Amino acid sequence: IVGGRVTDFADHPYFVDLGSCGGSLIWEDIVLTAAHCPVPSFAYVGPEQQGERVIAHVKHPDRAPVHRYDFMLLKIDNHGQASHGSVRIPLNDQEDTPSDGEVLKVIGTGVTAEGNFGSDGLLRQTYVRYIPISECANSYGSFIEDDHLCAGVEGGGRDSCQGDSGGPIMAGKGAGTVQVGIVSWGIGCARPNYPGVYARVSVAYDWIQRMICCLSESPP
Ligand code: 4AZ
Repeated sequence: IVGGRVTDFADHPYFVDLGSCGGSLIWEDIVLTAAHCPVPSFAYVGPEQQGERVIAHVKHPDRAPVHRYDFMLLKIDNHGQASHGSVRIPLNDQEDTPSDGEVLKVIGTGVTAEGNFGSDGLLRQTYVRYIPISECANSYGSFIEDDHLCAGVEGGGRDSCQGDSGGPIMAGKGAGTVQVGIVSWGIGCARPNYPGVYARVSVAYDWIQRMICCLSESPP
């Protein structure tokens, strides 16, 4: 995260650290992350970063290199018990949200400046604004499609960056928090006129619900 501040894992109890990527807990034993991330052996879940073995993964059927449908689900073996203190994050299913200019929060344990190597492992957060597809195409042209979601700030300075991939970007506050995207790609980090690009969760909502049904040990 560039241009943010350190925050507590306990304030984001749905965050999952996958080592080189982030993720979010969307069901008791299911983690949502980016398909471009390596499949990890372990997921560190919840405020105590409890290590759980990853026992299955599935990528979105429309996944295509480099940037399309960047969705992957991981099944973790939590021995039938929710990881201590962990909480699931609800996913956005509304095609017409976020709205133009809406403030979103992105979190992750990635680097704090473009070009940096490695990070200190602390969780950081920053606030950015939703940028509609039509406007984002001014930056990225035809690379932007309906499975993408752009967010940034005027003049740059705040963004997700390397190592934040797979982690969540959220709308709303407190009990109204919903995940609207997954950190996916962008040109550099926090550059003016190059917002971060996220996988748009609402386009994969139905697929995710179907997969939870067949992957989870405790389906809906
Ligand atoms: C990356 O390399 C990466 N500024 C993640 C997010 C962004 C750029 C690059 C968005 O994982």
